Amino acid sequence: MKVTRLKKVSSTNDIAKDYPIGSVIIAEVQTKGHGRFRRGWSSSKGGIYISLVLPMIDKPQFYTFIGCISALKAIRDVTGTKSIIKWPNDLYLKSKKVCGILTINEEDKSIVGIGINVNNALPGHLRSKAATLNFSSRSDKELIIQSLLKHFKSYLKSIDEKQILADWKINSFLGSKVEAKTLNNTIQGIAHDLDADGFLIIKTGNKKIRVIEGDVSVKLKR
Ligand code: BT5
Repeated sequence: MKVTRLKKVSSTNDIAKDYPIGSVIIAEVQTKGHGRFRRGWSSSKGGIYISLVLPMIDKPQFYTFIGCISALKAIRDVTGTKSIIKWPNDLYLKSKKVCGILTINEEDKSIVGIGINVNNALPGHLRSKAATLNFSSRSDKELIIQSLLKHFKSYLKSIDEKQILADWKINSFLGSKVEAKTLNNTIQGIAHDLDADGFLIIKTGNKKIRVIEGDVSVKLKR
């Protein structure tokens, strides 16, 4: 993979559209970092903002899962801290979000954007719901980037869906009480499982409800 490092960009995901498959874009600062549904992603200096340009696959949601597991392993390797994966696209430290993933699909390629709060200052409105890793002598931004890329590349070798789901599940919020909000519905229950396509199954009483990405946000309740 060819890594390009830039100081300040609008969004690594947006500029990655102009790069060929196999590129990795890393920026120090993003002025228009964003999440799903064009929600903002706070991207000041000190955090990790990275996008990988990958070939399109049948189920690009598996790229998001690979991103989550790779970021989790990188954080664990470098800091010794264990985060938890919340469906569909983020990592939590206790009840605060420390990493978000956004996969966007172009005609022939997928762009997987990963944001990790390392040592970046968070704006006031996010302080109660977001966490940073905070540098210590054992945690270092560059080590996390290297470890993240190492794990990501290793998963890309075979894109073994069963293995990816298994690794995701053992590091995830499954078993927790959750609340999923769709456009016109709220589902409360236990995050029960992921199906083979990576959709979330919530159990409420005896019913199992399949939650599809795009219309849903899931609230972590633990
Ligand atoms: C995400 O969206 O969590 C995906 C974030 C992806 C960011 C990366 S950085 C590199 C690449 N370039 C980009 O422009 N994006 C990708 P979503 O699930 O929609 O969550 C967005 C919500 O998270 C916001 O509405 C805020 O509430 C919250 N948020 C914003 N900035 C945050 C931060 N730095 N840390 C934790 N939470 C944040």
